[in-house]
Amino acid sequence: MKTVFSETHTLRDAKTELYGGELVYPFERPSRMTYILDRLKAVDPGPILPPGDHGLAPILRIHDAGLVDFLQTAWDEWQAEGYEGEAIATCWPARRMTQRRPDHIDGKLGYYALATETSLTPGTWDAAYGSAQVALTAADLIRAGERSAFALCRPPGHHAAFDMYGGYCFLNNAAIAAQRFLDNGAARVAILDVDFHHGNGTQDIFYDRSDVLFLSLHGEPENAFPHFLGYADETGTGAGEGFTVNHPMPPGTPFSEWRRSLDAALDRIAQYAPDHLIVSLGVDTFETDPISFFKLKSPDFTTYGGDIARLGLPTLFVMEGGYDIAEIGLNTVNVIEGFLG
Ligand code: Q9C
Ligand code: ZN
Repeated sequence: MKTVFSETHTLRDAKTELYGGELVYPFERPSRMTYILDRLKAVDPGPILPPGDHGLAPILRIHDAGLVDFLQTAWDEWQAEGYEGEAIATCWPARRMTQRRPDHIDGKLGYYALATETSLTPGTWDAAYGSAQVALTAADLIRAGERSAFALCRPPGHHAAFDMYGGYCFLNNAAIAAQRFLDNGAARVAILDVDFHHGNGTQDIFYDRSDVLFLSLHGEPENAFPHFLGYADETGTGAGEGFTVNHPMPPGTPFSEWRRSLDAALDRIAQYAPDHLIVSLGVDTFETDPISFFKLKSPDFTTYGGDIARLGLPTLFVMEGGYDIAEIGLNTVNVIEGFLG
């Protein structure tokens, strides 16, 4: 399996994340990639390739032009205001307030942010752009006939919605890849999101569509970020009714229970018969992940990689979360190895 990876991810090196009332060094940090690359090179499932540049057009197939423009200009506007720290949203268009977009950077941050932990920094846009190019290039490998490919994306993408960023995500790499498949002739694409967190952005983007089946296994929103989406009764709307599938699970969920949800999701995917499968691959389901509450062990990642392979579909893996960095390489590459068999 070929991996696509770009060094431009290092341009996203935020110094601050608002966590527990303190500004801490972010969990989503550049060294995550170092550990995954080290393990990839040790196991060597295939070559590691740089992305091509497919421009802004495929990004604008998924995202609001206002969000894309904001991400490109926010840092300069923040600096022009004379602020000393990284750019963090502090106010929102909350219940019974207008949804108009203000001119001031403080207002725009609240308008486009869905959460406050994700600081904007000078290199964030360039890194997010590079991450989307990684996903697009890996998708094109599959369109060209590869059975599978690994888009080693950073920053991650599945929390980024049509017109919102947050949860460490700016552009929705998996959604951009799915639209690429459809624009190049696919009729149906399934996105299976196994990151610990609900893929609220991907769900948002495809909620009213039947050409993308979205399925997510995640920590129940009563107890886990993003808290305001991911309930089992969210099933899609209009033409998309029945094409969103959520499997929320409680604190302490072990692999035996998690795998039951996976089996149900895989059955639904098989019934849908997509041309391509995209796996939003977060390994923050690991038992010692510092911000999550599932109990998967390292060999479980190999096991479920094999489960996914048995669908027999052309499969694009897109990297999402995973914050126990000492084991992130092992767990991530275990999925790839399990898939390859
Ligand atoms: N107390 C991804 O895995 N903060 N994003 C959680 C927990 C945000 C995770 C706070 C977590 C975002 C791509
Ligand atoms: Zn996550």
